[in-house]
Amino acid sequence: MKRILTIQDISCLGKCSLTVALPLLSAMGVETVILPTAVLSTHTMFSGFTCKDLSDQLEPIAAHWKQEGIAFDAIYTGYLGTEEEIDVVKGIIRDFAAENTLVFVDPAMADNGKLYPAFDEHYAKKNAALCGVADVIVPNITEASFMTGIPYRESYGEDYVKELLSALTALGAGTAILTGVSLREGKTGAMGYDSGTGEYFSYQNDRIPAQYHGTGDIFSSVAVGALMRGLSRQDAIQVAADYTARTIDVTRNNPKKPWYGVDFEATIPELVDTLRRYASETVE
Ligand code: PXL
Repeated sequence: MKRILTIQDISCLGKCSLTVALPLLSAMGVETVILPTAVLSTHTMFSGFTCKDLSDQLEPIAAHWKQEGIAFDAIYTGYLGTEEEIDVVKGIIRDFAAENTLVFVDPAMADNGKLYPAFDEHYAKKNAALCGVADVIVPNITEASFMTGIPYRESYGEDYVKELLSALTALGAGTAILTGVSLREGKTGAMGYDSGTGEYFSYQNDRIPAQYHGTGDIFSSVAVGALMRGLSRQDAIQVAADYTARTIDVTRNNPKKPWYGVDFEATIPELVDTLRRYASETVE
C-alpha cells in the first residue's frame, strides 16, 4: 500500500482540508499520515473562528518520523496558515522527498478572484515559491493569477489557460494542473501541462450550477489518491473532476444541505467502485 503524508490544517467543522483528505485517501486505499498545521474551530468562511497554530510542532513530529526511518510515496500539501509555515513545510519536503516521492502542492489560498481572509499578496508569492519545489501543482485560476502576476479573468479561451500553465511551470513545478477551467459553455474541469514532455492533458464535464466550500480540497485529494493508485494524470483528473461534480450534485439535491461543505460522505462508495473498475481494467 502506498503511504502519503498530507500537511494541512484541521478545520474541526467545515468539511475541508484534513477532514476530507484523510477519509477520501483512506477510502481510496492509500495509507495517510497527517501533519496538522493548525486546529481551527471551523474553516475561515465562518466568522469568529478560533485558531491554534501548530507550527512549532511540525519539526519535532517530522524529526521523530525521521528517527523511525519513515518514508513517503507522496507528500501532499494544502491550506497552510502562515508564511513561516510554508518555510517549515519546504524543509520537511527537503528532508523527506526521495527520488520517487511525488510532491503534490495545492496552494489553497484563493477563489473567485479573491484571496481567502487570512492571506495577502506576499503570502501568495511565498506559496509560488513552494510550488517551485513540487512535481505537481493544482491551483485554481485565481491562485494561478496571484502566483504568476497574470491578471485574473472570468471569461477566457484556451490560450489564456495555456499562458497560465506555462507561467506556473516556470515557477519550477514539473506539471501544473489548473482547476475550475471552463473551455466550453456549460462545462468545467481541469487542464494540465507537463513541462518535461511539453504535453497537455485536459478533461471537461458538465458544470453543476452550485458552488460549495472545500470542493478544491476534494478534487486535490482524489487526484493525488488516484495517482497513488497508479492512474495516469489524464485518468486522475477525470476521476477527480467526475467525483467532485457528482458530489456537488448530490449535495444540491439534499434538502438539508449544510452551506459550509459538500456531502462527500454519501459518494465515497461510488469513488471506491470507480477505482475498482480502473484496477480491474489494468489487470485484464
Ligand atoms: O478549503 C480550503 C481551506 C482549508 N482550510 C481552511 C480554510 C479553507 C478555505 O477557506 O479556511 C482553514
